[in-house]
Amino acid sequence: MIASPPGKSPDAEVLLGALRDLLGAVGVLTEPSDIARYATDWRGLFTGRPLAVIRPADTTEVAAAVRLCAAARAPIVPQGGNTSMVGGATPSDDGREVVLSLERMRRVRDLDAVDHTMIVEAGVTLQDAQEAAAAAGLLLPLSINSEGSARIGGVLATNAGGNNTLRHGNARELVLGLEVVLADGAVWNGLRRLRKDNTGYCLRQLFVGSEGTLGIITAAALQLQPGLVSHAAALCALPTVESCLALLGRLRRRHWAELQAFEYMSGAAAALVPLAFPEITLPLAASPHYVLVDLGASETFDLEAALEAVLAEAMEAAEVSDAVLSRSDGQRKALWRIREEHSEAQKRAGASIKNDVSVPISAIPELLRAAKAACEALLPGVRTVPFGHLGDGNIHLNLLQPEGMAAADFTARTHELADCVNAVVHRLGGSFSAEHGVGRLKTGMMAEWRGGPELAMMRAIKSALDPAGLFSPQVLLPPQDPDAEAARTLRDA
Ligand code: 2HG
Ligand code: ZN
Repeated sequence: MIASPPGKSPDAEVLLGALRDLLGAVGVLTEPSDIARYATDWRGLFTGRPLAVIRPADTTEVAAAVRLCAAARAPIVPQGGNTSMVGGATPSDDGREVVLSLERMRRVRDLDAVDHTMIVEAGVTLQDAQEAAAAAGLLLPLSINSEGSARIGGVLATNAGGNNTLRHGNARELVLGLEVVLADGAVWNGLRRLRKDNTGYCLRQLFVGSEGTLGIITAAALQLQPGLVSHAAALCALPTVESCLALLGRLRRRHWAELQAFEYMSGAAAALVPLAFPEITLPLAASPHYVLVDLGASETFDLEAALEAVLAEAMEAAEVSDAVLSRSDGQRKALWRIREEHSEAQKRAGASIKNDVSVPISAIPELLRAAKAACEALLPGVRTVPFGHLGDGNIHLNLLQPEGMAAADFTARTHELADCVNAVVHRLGGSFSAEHGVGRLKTGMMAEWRGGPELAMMRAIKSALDPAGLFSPQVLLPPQDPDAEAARTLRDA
């Protein structure tokens, strides 16, 4: 490895020179002011000190840059839109890592309306990919609240989930093929667009969710759906979490084909949105629970009337106490904005501890009750502000600093409070990271939650595909502690 501070050692200078020859000045950034935005994550949890930020323009350049970095033993951290919630795309602060940004690879290479597929490069934002599909009357059925910045490479490398998972699955369900640059600089062109292809291990799925640790995704073949032409959305106020589940059951029975999203907002979380964004008003009276329902259909269909009928039944059954239905596209977008601004509203409300957890849907009432009680017992005054993708079992069980407590004192309690939530999640058979991944923030939890044969298999895959540990060495896999892992294996056996 290059051991000296950035740009100082002769080895580092040689590598930078070779990268400049390859990528040109526009492709290699080293000035602190130029690299600052690549060196810090969205949440501001990690600030790294990369040797350089490189920005290849195409796959050939990515492959050549990987070969140069591999020869110089300079680790590479691939980066897309830098929207990770867990520091997955942020370099370390040792001055040795090269951030490889895919942001200049922004071509939609192909869109086939008969096959319902598109091939996009890694640097295309999710929103641009959605818009390209929509322009052809098709739907790329993946929606996350950072889709204006998140780029396809990162979306796939982290197996993003988001708002439509209950209906269309996570990112991995949409991937038919990938193009990947491997650790030795070889390019794997696996951009097949086949629904059926049983020819051995499903290699593309290894890279989806690998968080940049196995290879660099440079392009993807994605499955599209017919475009939606009819829509209806409603914001509902509900008395209990159980009533949220009852409404979900009702909608699944009546409108499974049309149900696109079923998003939960606790009253405490929703109340922060108008505080952060005075132009937003909650169109319903204060309630302990809200749900945003979104229906969509690919043919002309009076979905508003359909949704109104289901909500009338739910009100009759006292599951829903009040609801507001969108009557136009503008109103639908306004309802969605309330949900979409939750992250930013929480960021503005103070220090927060994010728990991106999932449990079986039936366990959500117990999760919310037990986690809140446990956290309040540990830290009186802590504000539990859960929201998320109730329709697929993923709740962002976030905690906000108590009023009057210093942010640093609160964040110093992160581990205790996260453990408190995760003890409940574990008891309910859930996961400590539903859709945000492990990144650099949560590697410490891998041995406990995924130890034994599972972590051993992950390590075997890593060492087979990236034996020198070139890609994202700080991400996903914890530093090896064979004794702890062996002990875990024995316990599990
Ligand atoms: C969302 O669902 C994102 O809005 C962000 O996954 C969640 O800020 C969060 O905790
Ligand atoms: Zn989410």
